[in-house]
Amino acid sequence: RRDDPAHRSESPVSNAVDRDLLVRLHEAVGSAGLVTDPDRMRGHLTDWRDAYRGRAAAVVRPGSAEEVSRVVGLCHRAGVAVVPQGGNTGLCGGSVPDSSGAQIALSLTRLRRVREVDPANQTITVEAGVVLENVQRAAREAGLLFPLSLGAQGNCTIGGNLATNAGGTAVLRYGTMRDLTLGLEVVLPDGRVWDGLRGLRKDNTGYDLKHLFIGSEGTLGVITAAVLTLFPAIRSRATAWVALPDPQAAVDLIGVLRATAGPRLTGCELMSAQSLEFVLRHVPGTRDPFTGAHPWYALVELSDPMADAGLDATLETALGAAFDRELLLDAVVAEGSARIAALWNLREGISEAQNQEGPSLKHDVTVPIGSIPAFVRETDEALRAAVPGIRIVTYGHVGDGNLHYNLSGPLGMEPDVFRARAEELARIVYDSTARFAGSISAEHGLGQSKRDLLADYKPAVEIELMRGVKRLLDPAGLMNPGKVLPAE
Ligand code: FAD
Ligand code: 2HG
Ligand code: ZN
Repeated sequence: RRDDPAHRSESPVSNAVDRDLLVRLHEAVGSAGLVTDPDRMRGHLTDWRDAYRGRAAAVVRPGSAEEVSRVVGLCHRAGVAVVPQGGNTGLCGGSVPDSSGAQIALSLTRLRRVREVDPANQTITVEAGVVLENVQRAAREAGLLFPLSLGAQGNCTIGGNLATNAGGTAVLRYGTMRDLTLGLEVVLPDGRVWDGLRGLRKDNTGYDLKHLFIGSEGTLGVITAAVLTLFPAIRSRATAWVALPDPQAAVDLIGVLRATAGPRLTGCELMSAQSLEFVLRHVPGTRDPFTGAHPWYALVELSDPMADAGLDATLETALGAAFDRELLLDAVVAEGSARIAALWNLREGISEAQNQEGPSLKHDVTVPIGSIPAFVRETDEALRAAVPGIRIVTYGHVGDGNLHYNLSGPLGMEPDVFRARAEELARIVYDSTARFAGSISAEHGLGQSKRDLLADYKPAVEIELMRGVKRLLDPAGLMNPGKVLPAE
């Protein structure tokens, strides 16, 4: 993939970074913050999967918001483009510089202070480079919960989560990053600092600017800190693994779970048989909870802040009702935290397991939940007609209408031959998504991989408004050029 020109995007801005700018950057961030040694730069010039590679004149690693402001201001005055990056775990190449070597990669990972936990306000104020897992830990130590939860949580940063409006496995109950954010501190493309770090749940003083930056993938400014909402810590949990005949049963199961468990329904993850097969083959220590194979599986979780909330009984009532309606082929309720973790392992292992099976073509899409059954039926049919034997690894956050429609080549097909079909197969998935009034990016963003596709799937008026926002905030086009907005 990395050598494929389709996965490169040249910046329209190509001012060379001269020695004078490097000297000034060094003055701004010191030796610890300026990296020009090719070996030390390498990890900043690719993403977690090594699916995209770029070059940069330097990697700058400021240690505070003030330093970020100085760096961005210097680059602005020099007309040099800046590519913000956190943990580089994004799946659309948003944090990877282009191949010109004329951009500055701006790593936020040294901004790793938890500035405040406010139990009365149920908020936490953290800097952009704090790793998600560390935010969860800080909340836990205060007897509270920060609910964003995703497979990359040991490496991704809050800044990256905000910039991609990350979702994950608890959106059903707590919402996306957008729903979890009360305030932001942002360094604007000219270096000015917007202090919007307000911990208010109500603030109707005009346009809510934080929402422009959340999900903007580094194209409008650099997020340096955020005020996030916390929730009561979870003290009981009930988790089940169920086998289903088809996606319609999953949609109906969600209805049963909502009716029985109400807001205690925290997660509902769907997996095709192909997804589980890959996990069992590649993730050490995993085992199938059932003896026979089934077409679809779901992981269901209820949780509650009370230690004795009777969740097992609630889950069993819900599953009983689902069996009565013939939605389930089999079910097992996990007993104890080790068994619960083992079930989550089966779900979280899919992404990595699929990587072991050759090229994985990823399509992170969302459709209205009720459309999932017909959407999957039609899309699978079209994909199988295009590539007989294609291995369809459909899984994801079914309770949010969000499926990862990922594809692996037929057994025996050369990786390059399969890769060459990527564009055609993506069209099949996205055209089908559009027919069902869905979105071509549910939670991973557009980055460089999907930005040109946007023009075909979003109304022209909406894209024009997005361009207007970009021109207003970043008239020189220096913030992460070549990402999100389609080429003009
Ligand atoms: P990066 O990859 O470094 O950057 C992502 C984007 O944000 C880039 O465009 C970058 O320019 C921008 N950016 C980064 N920091 C800043 C900042 N401070 N200010 C402005 N812009 C910034 N995503 C989900 O939503 N749900 C999942 O369940 C999920 N699971 C995943 C599982 C795995 C195994 C992996 C590898 C990824 C997964 N992701 C998931 C993808 C997800 O987008 C990222 O994990 C995460 O949100 C990105 O954080 P990061 O710090 O790595 O950002
Ligand atoms: C997940 O839900 C992530 O596991 C990653 O969003 C999906 O790797 C993927 O395609
Ligand atoms: Zn996901």
